[in-house]
Amino acid sequence: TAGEAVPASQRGSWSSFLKSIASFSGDLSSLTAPPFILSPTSLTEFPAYWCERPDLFAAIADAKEGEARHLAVLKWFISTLKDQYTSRNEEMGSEKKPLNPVLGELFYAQWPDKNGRGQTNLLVEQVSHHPPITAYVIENKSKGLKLTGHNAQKTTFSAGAIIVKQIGHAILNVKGAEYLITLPRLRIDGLWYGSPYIELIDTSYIIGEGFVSLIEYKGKGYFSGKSHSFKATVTPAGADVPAVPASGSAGGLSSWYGGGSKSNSSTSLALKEHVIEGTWHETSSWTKGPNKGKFHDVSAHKEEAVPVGGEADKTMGEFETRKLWTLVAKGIREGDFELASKEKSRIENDQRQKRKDEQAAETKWPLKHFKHEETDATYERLGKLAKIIPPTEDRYIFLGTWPASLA
Ligand code: CLR
Repeated sequence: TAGEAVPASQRGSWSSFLKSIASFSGDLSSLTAPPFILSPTSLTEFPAYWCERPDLFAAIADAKEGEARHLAVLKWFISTLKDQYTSRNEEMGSEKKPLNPVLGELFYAQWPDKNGRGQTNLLVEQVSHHPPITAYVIENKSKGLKLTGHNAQKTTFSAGAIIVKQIGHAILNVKGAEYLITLPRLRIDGLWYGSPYIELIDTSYIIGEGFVSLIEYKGKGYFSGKSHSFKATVTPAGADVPAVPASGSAGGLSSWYGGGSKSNSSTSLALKEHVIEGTWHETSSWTKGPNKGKFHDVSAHKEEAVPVGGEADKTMGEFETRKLWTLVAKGIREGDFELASKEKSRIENDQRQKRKDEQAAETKWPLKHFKHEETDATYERLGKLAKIIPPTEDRYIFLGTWPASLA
C-alpha cells in the first residue's frame, strides 16, 4: 500500500514531497523532504565509492598495457557499482536524500598501502552549489593511477519514478594512458511505498587503449530478468560499435540481443569482441570471445569503507564535510530533527551571507583545488571513438596540491 514504509506522522509530508517532484525537473536537492528519508551523508562523500576496493584499483596498473589493462579497468569499474548504487539500501533500509553540499565543501580520505598495493588518496571539492557539482581526484601515486572527474545530476519524473541523468565524466590516467569513463542513468523506484531504491538503466562507456566497452544496464523483467543486470561489449576502437538501442524500445533490444544483428557481425573485427554478462552487484561471466567462465565476483574483494576521522579529528577544517555537518548528521542519526533543522538553517544562512558579501565586494568564491574549463580535449578525442554525445563536456582540472593530511 501507499506509504507503507513511511512513519504515520510523515505520510502527509511524504505525499507533498512526491507531488513536488512530479511537477518539477531539475535540482531535487533543494526540495524539502520529510525526516525519515534524510541521510546524514553529504554528496561530497560519494566519490569514495570509486575506491572502496583499492586492490582492484591498483590491479589496473599491474595489468599488461592494451587489451588486458582495458579489461582490468572494466572489472574495477563494475566492482564500484554495488557500493555506488546499493549501499544506502543495505545500510539504511532504502535510498535516502543525501545532504546537499555547500560551495567549497571539502572531503579528504586515504586508503593505506597494504601488501604492496600502494596508498590511495581521495580529494573532493564541491565546485558549485546551484546546480550542485562535485569534483574529485583519486590518486594511487606509487602505481601511476589517477582518476579525475566531476558529477552533477539532472532529474525528471516519469511513470512514478525519478530518472536521474548523470552529467559529467571521469578520466582515468594509467601511467600516461588515458581512459574516458561515462556514467549510467538511474531510475529511482519504490517512491510510492516510501522505500526508494536505484536501478541502473541505459548505457555507459569506458574508452581507452584502443578499446571501447559499451555497458548496457537493465533491471528485472528485461533480458536476464534479474535486477541489476548488465551486458558489457568490448570491441577494438574503430570496429563497428553496436548502435545503442533507443531507450525503452523493446524492438531495439531484441534486434541486438536476438540472433539478427544490426551491427557488422560478419567483419573480422567482430571476432575480437568480448561480451560479459551478469549482475553488477554480484557476479558476471564471459559469454562471448576467447575467455570463458567467471569475469568477476564482487564479493571476492572486500570492501573497505572510507577511513576518515569523525568530528573528534581536531585537524579538520571548518569546511570539511564531517566537521561542517557534525550536528546535522547527529540530529538525523539520533532522530533529533529539531537539532538537525536548526543546524541546517545555520549553515544555509551562513552560505547566503557569504554570497551576499561576495556580491557586494564583486568577488567570487575561489575554488581551492580545481580550475574550471569549458571543454575537455581528452573527452573529445576518446569520445569520438564511440560517437559519444555530447561531443564535448566541461572539466575541472586538479591543481595538484594535496592537503598535508594526505601526504
Ligand atoms: C552521485 C554520484 C555517485 C553515484 C550516485 C549515487 C546515488 C545518487 C547520487 C549519485 C546523486 C543524488 C541521488 C542519489 C540517489 C538519490 C539522490 C540521485 C548519482 C537524489 C538527489 C535524492 C532523491 C530523493 C529520494 C531518495 C526521495 O557516484
